[in-house]
Amino acid sequence: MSSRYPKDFIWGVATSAYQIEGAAADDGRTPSIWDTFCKVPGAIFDGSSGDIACDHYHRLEEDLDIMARIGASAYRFSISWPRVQPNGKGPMNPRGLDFYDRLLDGLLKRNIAPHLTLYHWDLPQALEDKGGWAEYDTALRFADYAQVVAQRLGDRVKFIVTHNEPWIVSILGYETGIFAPGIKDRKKAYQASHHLLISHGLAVQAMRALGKNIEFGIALNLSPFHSLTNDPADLAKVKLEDGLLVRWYTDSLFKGEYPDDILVHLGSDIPTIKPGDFDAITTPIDFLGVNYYSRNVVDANKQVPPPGSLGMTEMGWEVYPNGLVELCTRLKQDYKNLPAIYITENGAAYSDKLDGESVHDEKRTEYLKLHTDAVANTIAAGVDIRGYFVWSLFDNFEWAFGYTMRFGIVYIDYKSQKRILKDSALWYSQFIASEKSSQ
Ligand code: IFM
Repeated sequence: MSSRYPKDFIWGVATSAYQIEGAAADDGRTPSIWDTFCKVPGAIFDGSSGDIACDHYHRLEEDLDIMARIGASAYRFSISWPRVQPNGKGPMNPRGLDFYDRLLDGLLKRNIAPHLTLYHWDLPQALEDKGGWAEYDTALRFADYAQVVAQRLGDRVKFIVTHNEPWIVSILGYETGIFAPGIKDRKKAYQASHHLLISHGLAVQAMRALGKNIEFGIALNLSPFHSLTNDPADLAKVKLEDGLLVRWYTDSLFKGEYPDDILVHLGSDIPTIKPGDFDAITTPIDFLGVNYYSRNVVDANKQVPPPGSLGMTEMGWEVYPNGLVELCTRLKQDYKNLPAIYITENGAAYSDKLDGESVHDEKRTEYLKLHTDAVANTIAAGVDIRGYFVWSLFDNFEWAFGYTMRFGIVYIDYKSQKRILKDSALWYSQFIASEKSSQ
Protein backbone atom coordinates (compact mmCIF):
# COMPACT_ATOMS: atom_id res chain seq x y z
CA MET A 1 0.00 0.00 0.00
CA SER A 2 1.29 3.45 -0.76
CA SER A 3 2.12 5.71 2.14
CA ARG A 4 -0.20 8.46 3.38
CA TYR A 5 2.85 10.51 4.39
CA PRO A 6 5.15 12.45 2.06
CA LYS A 7 8.46 11.04 0.93
CA ASP A 8 11.20 11.58 3.54
CA PHE A 9 8.66 12.16 6.30
CA ILE A 10 10.51 12.19 9.60
CA TRP A 11 9.56 9.69 12.30
CA GLY A 12 11.22 10.76 15.50
CA VAL A 13 11.38 10.41 19.24
CA ALA A 14 11.83 13.30 21.67
CA THR A 15 13.27 14.10 25.10
CA SER A 16 14.67 17.11 26.93
CA ALA A 17 17.87 17.65 28.87
CA TYR A 18 16.64 18.18 32.42
CA GLN A 19 14.10 15.39 32.11
CA ILE A 20 16.60 12.66 31.21
CA GLU A 21 20.25 13.64 31.57
CA GLY A 22 20.85 13.54 35.32
CA ALA A 23 24.53 14.27 36.08
CA ALA A 24 23.36 17.55 37.56
CA ALA A 25 26.73 18.52 38.98
CA ASP A 26 29.06 16.72 36.56
CA ASP A 27 31.75 18.28 34.41
CA GLY A 28 31.10 21.88 35.35
CA ARG A 29 27.30 22.03 35.01
CA THR A 30 25.78 24.65 37.31
CA PRO A 31 22.23 24.69 38.71
CA SER A 32 19.33 25.66 36.51
CA ILE A 33 16.07 27.11 37.80
CA TRP A 34 14.68 23.56 37.91
CA ASP A 35 17.47 22.35 40.21
CA THR A 36 16.58 25.21 42.53
CA PHE A 37 12.82 24.75 42.22
CA CYS A 38 13.01 21.02 43.00
CA LYS A 39 14.42 21.92 46.41
CA VAL A 40 11.33 23.95 47.34
CA PRO A 41 9.26 21.82 49.72
CA GLY A 42 6.05 20.70 48.03
CA ALA A 43 6.99 21.97 44.57
CA ILE A 44 7.43 18.48 43.10
CA PHE A 45 4.68 15.95 43.76
CA ASP A 46 6.99 13.11 44.81
CA GLY A 47 9.74 15.34 46.17
CA SER A 48 12.12 14.26 43.42
CA SER A 49 14.42 16.13 41.05
CA GLY A 50 16.32 15.64 37.80
CA ASP A 51 19.59 14.99 39.68
CA ILE A 52 19.80 11.48 38.26
CA ALA A 53 16.68 11.12 36.08
CA CYS A 54 17.43 8.51 33.37
CA ASP A 55 21.17 8.94 33.90
CA HIS A 56 21.33 9.49 30.17
CA TYR A 57 24.54 11.52 30.50
CA HIS A 58 26.36 8.37 31.59
CA ARG A 59 24.45 5.95 29.37
CA LEU A 60 24.66 7.72 26.06
CA GLU A 61 25.83 4.81 23.91
CA GLU A 62 23.19 2.43 25.26
CA ASP A 63 20.49 5.05 24.67
CA LEU A 64 21.68 5.74 21.13
CA ASP A 65 21.49 2.02 20.44
CA ILE A 66 17.89 2.00 21.66
CA MET A 67 16.98 4.78 19.21
CA ALA A 68 18.64 2.80 16.43
CA ARG A 69 16.79 -0.35 17.47
CA ILE A 70 13.49 1.53 17.24
CA GLY A 71 14.55 2.72 13.79
CA ALA A 72 13.79 6.38 14.49
CA SER A 73 14.76 8.66 11.62
CA ALA A 74 15.30 11.59 14.00
CA TYR A 75 15.95 12.39 17.64
CA ARG A 76 14.73 15.62 19.21
CA PHE A 77 16.72 16.56 22.30
CA SER A 78 17.55 19.78 24.12
CA ILE A 79 20.80 21.35 25.20
CA SER A 80 21.19 22.07 28.89
CA TRP A 81 22.20 25.73 28.88
CA PRO A 82 23.88 25.57 32.33
CA ARG A 83 25.88 22.55 31.17
CA VAL A 84 27.38 24.36 28.21
CA GLN A 85 27.46 27.95 29.52
CA PRO A 86 27.41 27.72 33.32
CA ASN A 87 26.88 31.43 34.02
CA GLY A 88 24.38 31.98 31.22
CA LYS A 89 26.90 34.30 29.62
CA GLY A 90 30.60 34.43 28.98
CA PRO A 91 32.83 31.41 28.66
CA MET A 92 31.51 28.12 27.37
CA ASN A 93 32.16 24.89 29.21
CA PRO A 94 34.12 22.57 26.89
CA ARG A 95 33.26 19.43 28.87
CA GLY A 96 29.55 20.19 28.58
CA LEU A 97 29.83 20.80 24.85
CA ASP A 98 31.80 17.57 24.46
CA PHE A 99 28.77 15.62 25.63
CA TYR A 100 26.64 17.07 22.82
CA ASP A 101 29.48 16.45 20.37
CA ARG A 102 29.39 12.79 21.33
CA LEU A 103 25.60 12.76 21.09
CA LEU A 104 25.64 14.24 17.58
CA ASP A 105 28.39 11.96 16.36
CA GLY A 106 26.58 8.95 17.82
CA LEU A 107 23.34 9.92 16.11
CA LEU A 108 24.91 10.52 12.73
CA LYS A 109 26.82 7.23 12.96
CA ARG A 110 23.45 5.54 13.37
CA ASN A 111 21.82 7.54 10.60
CA ILE A 112 19.50 9.39 12.98
CA ALA A 113 18.94 13.08 12.24
CA PRO A 114 19.55 15.38 15.23
CA HIS A 115 16.78 17.93 15.94
CA LEU A 116 18.20 20.28 18.52
CA THR A 117 16.16 22.42 20.92
CA LEU A 118 18.03 25.27 22.57
CA TYR A 119 15.72 25.92 25.48
CA HIS A 120 13.52 23.36 27.19
CA TRP A 121 13.04 25.29 30.44
CA ASP A 122 16.37 24.93 32.28
CA LEU A 123 17.51 28.53 32.54
CA PRO A 124 20.88 28.92 34.29
CA GLN A 125 20.09 29.98 37.85
CA ALA A 126 22.67 32.75 37.45
CA LEU A 127 20.35 34.45 34.94
CA GLU A 128 17.26 33.97 37.08
CA ASP A 129 19.13 35.68 39.90
CA LYS A 130 19.24 38.75 37.64
CA GLY A 131 15.49 38.59 36.93
CA GLY A 132 15.29 35.73 34.41
CA TRP A 133 12.93 36.03 31.45
CA ALA A 134 11.24 39.05 32.99
CA GLU A 135 14.42 40.98 32.05
CA TYR A 136 15.18 42.01 28.46
CA ASP A 137 18.83 41.19 28.99
CA THR A 138 18.00 37.48 29.16
CA ALA A 139 16.82 37.68 25.55
CA LEU A 140 20.24 39.04 24.54
CA ARG A 141 21.99 36.34 26.55
CA PHE A 142 19.87 33.69 24.82
CA ALA A 143 20.77 34.99 21.35
CA ASP A 144 24.48 34.83 22.26
CA TYR A 145 24.13 31.31 23.64
CA ALA A 146 22.23 30.23 20.52
CA GLN A 147 24.91 31.59 18.23
CA VAL A 148 27.74 29.87 20.06
CA VAL A 149 25.90 26.54 20.11
CA ALA A 150 25.04 26.80 16.41
CA GLN A 151 28.62 27.73 15.60
CA ARG A 152 29.97 24.75 17.51
CA LEU A 153 27.39 22.09 16.65
CA GLY A 154 25.73 23.46 13.52
CA ASP A 155 27.91 21.48 11.13
CA ARG A 156 25.99 18.34 12.16
CA VAL A 157 22.50 19.70 12.86
CA LYS A 158 19.97 20.60 10.19
CA PHE A 159 17.06 21.58 12.48
CA ILE A 160 17.12 23.90 15.47
CA VAL A 161 14.15 24.80 17.66
CA THR A 162 14.72 27.93 19.73
CA HIS A 163 12.12 27.56 22.49
CA ASN A 164 9.98 24.71 23.62
CA GLU A 165 6.53 25.85 24.74
CA PRO A 166 7.06 29.49 25.73
CA TRP A 167 3.49 29.52 27.15
CA ILE A 168 4.58 27.03 29.82
CA VAL A 169 7.76 28.96 30.59
CA SER A 170 5.97 32.26 31.09
CA ILE A 171 2.55 31.29 32.45
CA LEU A 172 3.37 28.28 34.63
CA GLY A 173 6.77 29.71 35.56
CA TYR A 174 5.85 33.35 36.26
CA GLU A 175 2.04 33.59 36.61
CA THR A 176 0.76 30.48 38.39
CA GLY A 177 4.21 29.62 39.76
CA ILE A 178 3.63 25.87 39.61
CA PHE A 179 6.79 25.48 37.50
CA ALA A 180 10.25 26.97 37.95
CA PRO A 181 11.08 29.65 38.87
CA GLY A 182 7.83 29.60 40.88
CA ILE A 183 6.88 33.28 40.55
CA LYS A 184 3.24 34.41 40.81
CA ASP A 185 2.99 37.73 39.03
CA ARG A 186 0.92 38.12 35.85
CA LYS A 187 2.65 41.29 34.72
CA LYS A 188 6.03 39.59 34.95
CA ALA A 189 4.62 36.55 33.16
CA TYR A 190 3.59 38.58 30.12
CA GLN A 191 6.83 40.51 30.14
CA ALA A 192 8.64 37.15 30.24
CA SER A 193 6.49 35.90 27.39
CA HIS A 194 7.36 38.97 25.31
CA HIS A 195 11.07 38.54 26.02
CA LEU A 196 10.93 34.85 25.13
CA LEU A 197 9.42 35.72 21.76
CA ILE A 198 12.00 38.45 21.15
CA SER A 199 14.79 36.11 22.17
CA HIS A 200 13.50 33.55 19.69
CA GLY A 201 13.72 36.04 16.83
CA LEU A 202 17.11 37.43 17.88
CA ALA A 203 18.48 33.91 18.21
CA VAL A 204 17.28 32.95 14.72
CA GLN A 205 18.91 36.11 13.32
CA ALA A 206 22.17 35.42 15.15
CA MET A 207 22.30 31.80 14.06
CA ARG A 208 21.29 32.51 10.48
CA ALA A 209 24.11 35.04 10.23
CA LEU A 210 26.52 32.11 10.53
CA GLY A 211 25.47 31.04 7.04
CA LYS A 212 25.05 27.37 7.89
CA ASN A 213 22.58 25.04 6.25
CA ILE A 214 20.11 24.90 9.16
CA GLU A 215 16.32 25.24 9.37
CA PHE A 216 15.01 27.21 12.34
CA GLY A 217 11.71 27.05 14.19
CA ILE A 218 9.93 27.29 17.52
CA ALA A 219 7.79 24.65 19.25
CA LEU A 220 4.45 25.78 20.70
CA ASN A 221 2.06 23.82 22.91
CA LEU A 222 -1.21 24.29 21.07
CA SER A 223 -4.64 22.92 21.60
CA PRO A 224 -8.13 23.70 20.34
CA PHE A 225 -10.67 24.98 22.87
CA HIS A 226 -14.25 23.78 22.75
CA SER A 227 -17.45 24.56 24.57
CA LEU A 228 -20.19 21.99 25.06
CA THR A 229 -22.88 24.65 24.60
CA ASN A 230 -23.61 27.63 22.36
CA ASP A 231 -24.09 29.89 25.34
CA PRO A 232 -22.46 33.23 24.43
CA ALA A 233 -20.60 33.34 27.75
CA ASP A 234 -19.13 29.88 27.12
CA LEU A 235 -18.15 30.82 23.58
CA ALA A 236 -16.54 34.03 24.81
CA LYS A 237 -14.44 31.95 27.19
CA VAL A 238 -13.39 29.68 24.33
CA LYS A 239 -12.23 32.74 22.39
CA LEU A 240 -10.36 34.14 25.39
CA GLU A 241 -8.56 30.89 26.17
CA ASP A 242 -7.68 30.41 22.52
CA GLY A 243 -6.27 33.92 22.49
CA LEU A 244 -4.14 33.30 25.56
CA LEU A 245 -2.70 29.96 24.45
CA VAL A 246 -2.75 30.02 20.66
CA ARG A 247 -3.20 33.48 19.09
CA TRP A 248 -0.84 35.25 21.53
CA TYR A 249 1.96 33.23 19.97
CA THR A 250 0.80 32.63 16.41
CA ASP A 251 -0.43 36.20 15.84
CA SER A 252 2.80 37.65 17.17
CA LEU A 253 5.02 35.29 15.18
CA PHE A 254 3.10 35.40 11.91
CA LYS A 255 1.22 38.72 12.00
CA GLY A 256 3.53 40.87 14.10
CA GLU A 257 0.95 41.85 16.70
CA TYR A 258 -0.68 40.61 19.87
CA PRO A 259 -4.42 39.94 19.62
CA ASP A 260 -6.45 43.03 20.57
CA ASP A 261 -8.92 41.09 22.72
CA ILE A 262 -6.07 39.71 24.81
CA LEU A 263 -4.42 43.10 25.23
CA VAL A 264 -7.75 44.40 26.53
CA HIS A 265 -8.07 41.38 28.81
CA LEU A 266 -4.59 41.95 30.25
CA GLY A 267 -5.21 45.60 31.05
CA SER A 268 -2.31 46.99 33.03
CA ASP A 269 -0.44 43.67 32.77
CA ILE A 270 0.33 44.29 29.09
CA PRO A 271 4.08 43.90 28.59
CA THR A 272 6.26 46.85 27.73
CA ILE A 273 6.71 46.67 23.97
CA LYS A 274 9.52 48.67 22.41
CA PRO A 275 9.74 49.83 18.79
CA GLY A 276 11.34 47.07 16.78
CA ASP A 277 10.32 44.23 19.10
CA PHE A 278 7.93 42.79 16.53
CA ASP A 279 10.61 43.03 13.85
CA ALA A 280 12.55 40.53 15.93
CA ILE A 281 9.54 38.37 16.77
CA THR A 282 8.47 38.06 13.13
CA THR A 283 11.91 36.99 11.92
CA PRO A 284 10.95 34.41 9.28
CA ILE A 285 11.21 30.80 10.37
CA ASP A 286 11.44 27.61 8.37
CA PHE A 287 9.04 25.51 10.39
CA LEU A 288 6.58 25.64 13.24
CA GLY A 289 6.82 22.91 15.86
CA VAL A 290 3.41 21.89 17.20
CA ASN A 291 3.26 19.98 20.47
CA TYR A 292 -0.17 18.38 20.50
CA TYR A 293 -1.63 16.26 23.28
CA SER A 294 -5.35 17.00 23.65
CA ARG A 295 -8.12 19.57 23.36
CA ASN A 296 -9.50 21.73 26.17
CA VAL A 297 -13.20 21.93 26.96
CA VAL A 298 -14.30 24.98 28.92
CA ASP A 299 -17.44 26.76 30.06
CA ALA A 300 -17.70 30.40 31.02
CA ASN A 301 -15.97 29.86 34.36
CA LYS A 302 -13.71 26.85 34.19
CA GLN A 303 -12.19 23.87 32.47
CA VAL A 304 -14.91 21.18 32.27
CA PRO A 305 -14.48 17.42 32.05
CA PRO A 306 -14.59 16.52 28.34
CA PRO A 307 -17.06 13.92 27.13
CA GLY A 308 -14.04 11.85 26.15
CA SER A 309 -15.36 8.82 24.28
CA LEU A 310 -11.76 7.71 23.60
CA GLY A 311 -10.82 7.95 27.26
CA MET A 312 -8.36 9.98 29.25
CA THR A 313 -4.65 9.64 29.87
CA GLU A 314 -3.09 9.52 33.32
CA MET A 315 -2.58 13.30 33.14
CA GLY A 316 -6.37 13.69 32.88
CA TRP A 317 -6.02 14.75 29.24
CA GLU A 318 -8.71 13.58 26.85
CA VAL A 319 -7.63 11.37 23.96
CA TYR A 320 -8.82 13.54 21.09
CA PRO A 321 -6.89 12.97 17.85
CA ASN A 322 -9.29 15.08 15.75
CA GLY A 323 -8.01 18.11 17.61
CA LEU A 324 -4.71 17.77 15.77
CA VAL A 325 -6.48 17.93 12.41
CA GLU A 326 -8.64 20.86 13.53
CA LEU A 327 -5.71 22.80 14.97
CA CYS A 328 -3.36 22.41 12.01
CA THR A 329 -5.96 23.09 9.33
CA ARG A 330 -7.02 26.19 11.24
CA LEU A 331 -3.40 27.43 11.44
CA LYS A 332 -3.04 26.99 7.69
CA GLN A 333 -6.25 28.91 7.12
CA ASP A 334 -5.45 31.76 9.52
CA TYR A 335 -1.83 32.42 8.58
CA LYS A 336 -0.98 32.72 4.92
CA ASN A 337 2.73 32.78 5.79
CA LEU A 338 2.58 29.64 7.95
CA PRO A 339 5.73 27.58 7.37
CA ALA A 340 5.91 23.78 7.28
CA ILE A 341 4.76 22.05 10.46
CA TYR A 342 6.52 19.38 12.49
CA ILE A 343 4.56 17.67 15.24
CA THR A 344 7.41 18.09 17.70
CA GLU A 345 5.64 16.29 20.56
CA ASN A 346 2.75 13.88 20.88
CA GLY A 347 2.29 11.12 23.39
CA ALA A 348 0.52 9.88 26.47
CA ALA A 349 1.15 9.06 30.11
CA TYR A 350 -0.31 5.83 31.43
CA SER A 351 0.53 3.87 34.54
CA ASP A 352 2.58 1.03 33.11
CA LYS A 353 3.16 -2.32 34.73
CA LEU A 354 6.25 -4.40 34.19
CA ASP A 355 5.45 -7.94 33.10
CA GLY A 356 8.81 -9.70 33.30
CA GLU A 357 10.81 -8.04 30.54
CA SER A 358 7.77 -6.51 28.86
CA VAL A 359 5.35 -3.64 29.26
CA HIS A 360 2.00 -4.18 27.53
CA ASP A 361 0.95 -0.57 27.11
CA GLU A 362 -2.00 -1.09 24.77
CA LYS A 363 -3.50 2.30 25.55
CA ARG A 364 -0.36 4.21 24.63
CA THR A 365 -0.01 2.18 21.44
CA GLU A 366 -3.61 2.97 20.58
CA TYR A 367 -3.00 6.66 21.30
CA LEU A 368 -0.04 6.69 18.92
CA LYS A 369 -1.99 4.85 16.21
CA LEU A 370 -4.85 7.35 16.47
CA HIS A 371 -2.54 10.35 16.33
CA THR A 372 -0.30 9.16 13.50
CA ASP A 373 -3.54 8.53 11.64
CA ALA A 374 -4.67 12.07 12.48
CA VAL A 375 -1.40 13.37 11.05
CA ALA A 376 -2.14 11.52 7.79
CA ASN A 377 -5.64 13.03 7.74
CA THR A 378 -4.20 16.51 8.28
CA ILE A 379 -1.77 16.02 5.42
CA ALA A 380 -4.65 14.79 3.25
CA ALA A 381 -6.47 18.02 4.15
CA GLY A 382 -3.60 19.94 2.55
CA VAL A 383 -1.39 20.89 5.50
CA ASP A 384 2.37 20.66 5.00
CA ILE A 385 3.42 18.39 7.89
CA ARG A 386 6.93 17.02 7.54
CA GLY A 387 7.58 15.04 10.68
CA TYR A 388 6.22 13.54 13.88
CA PHE A 389 8.03 13.04 17.20
CA VAL A 390 6.75 10.78 19.96
CA TRP A 391 6.94 12.27 23.41
CA SER A 392 8.79 10.60 24.87
CA LEU A 393 11.53 8.17 24.05
CA PHE A 394 11.96 7.42 27.77
CA ASP A 395 9.91 7.63 30.92
CA ASN A 396 11.41 10.66 32.59
CA PHE A 397 11.15 13.51 35.10
CA GLU A 398 7.70 14.95 34.38
CA TRP A 399 8.34 18.34 36.00
CA ALA A 400 6.01 19.08 38.95
CA PHE A 401 4.72 15.48 38.71
CA GLY A 402 8.21 14.12 39.32
CA TYR A 403 8.48 10.48 38.28
CA THR A 404 4.79 9.71 38.82
CA MET A 405 3.89 10.11 35.13
CA ARG A 406 5.33 7.78 32.53
CA PHE A 407 5.28 9.12 28.97
CA GLY A 408 7.99 6.86 27.56
CA ILE A 409 7.78 4.24 24.86
CA VAL A 410 10.82 2.87 26.69
CA TYR A 411 10.31 1.96 30.32
CA ILE A 412 12.90 3.14 32.83
CA ASP A 413 13.41 1.16 36.00
CA TYR A 414 14.72 4.06 38.05
CA LYS A 415 16.37 1.79 40.65
CA SER A 416 18.47 -0.24 38.23
CA GLN A 417 18.33 2.24 35.32
CA LYS A 418 17.38 -0.69 33.13
CA ARG A 419 15.67 0.26 29.87
CA ILE A 420 12.83 -1.94 28.56
CA LEU A 421 11.14 -1.34 25.23
CA LYS A 422 7.39 -1.16 25.83
CA ASP A 423 4.97 -2.68 23.33
CA SER A 424 4.37 0.87 22.05
CA ALA A 425 8.06 1.12 21.10
CA LEU A 426 7.85 -2.22 19.31
CA TRP A 427 4.73 -1.05 17.48
CA TYR A 428 6.35 2.30 16.54
CA SER A 429 9.41 0.49 15.30
CA GLN A 430 7.36 -1.75 13.01
CA PHE A 431 5.27 1.20 11.89
CA ILE A 432 8.38 3.20 10.94
CA ALA A 433 9.87 0.22 9.11
CA SER A 434 6.71 -0.35 7.12
CA GLU A 435 6.41 3.35 6.31
CA LYS A 436 10.03 3.49 5.17
CA SER A 437 9.58 0.44 2.97
CA SER A 438 6.41 1.77 1.34
CA GLN A 439 8.10 4.97 0.14
O1 IFM B 1 7.08 16.38 29.49
C1 IFM B 1 6.51 17.47 28.84
C2 IFM B 1 7.53 18.16 27.96
O2 IFM B 1 8.64 18.55 28.68
C3 IFM B 1 6.92 19.37 27.30
N1 IFM B 1 5.67 19.06 26.67
C4 IFM B 1 4.70 18.29 27.39
C5 IFM B 1 5.34 17.06 27.98
C6 IFM B 1 4.30 16.24 28.78
O3 IFM B 1 3.74 17.00 29.79
